Amino acid sequence: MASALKNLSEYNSEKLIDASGKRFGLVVAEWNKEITDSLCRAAYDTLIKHGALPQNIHRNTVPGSYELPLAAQYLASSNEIDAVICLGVVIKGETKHDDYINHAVAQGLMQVSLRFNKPVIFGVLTTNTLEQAQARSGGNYGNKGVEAAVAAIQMLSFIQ
Ligand code: DLZ
Repeated sequence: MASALKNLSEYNSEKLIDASGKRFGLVVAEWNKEITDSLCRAAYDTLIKHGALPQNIHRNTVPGSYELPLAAQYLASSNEIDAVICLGVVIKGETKHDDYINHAVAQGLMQVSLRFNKPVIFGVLTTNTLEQAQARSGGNYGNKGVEAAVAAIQMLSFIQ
């Protein structure tokens, strides 16, 4: 396993691998759909920009972020998928739902990643307000979808 990893000192995050031979699963939560659609478009475009082929990008939707880990597990367990990118938006409200969802999703995605030895990317915005989520999904603070796609390619670059 260790020998399969590139020496980290050789690793340069500016130089992403050509992703043309890689297969990606995108999982997109439908809560706050306007925002998750924007994350998804940005992730998709970023994968394409780095060489991924449209037919190798498989988009799936789930009802809410809480469902991301199970869908990620379906995809990560498949020999047809090299990396999974999970996208969602959890906005703080009057109750503690955001805490429960965020922790469950973060832990669930990490477990799937380690179990299947594949990148499973946490592309979930965990904000206090809708405005903060908008700013991070194509507004003043960039787009988390881009970051998530880049993270997937970076991880594949030293696993390959
Ligand atoms: C129930 C719920 C709430 C209150 N808020 C969000 C949210 O901000 N973002 C999100 O992605 N999902 C939310 N959900 C839905 C849960 O993730 C989940 O889909 C349901 O609890 C069903 O398991």
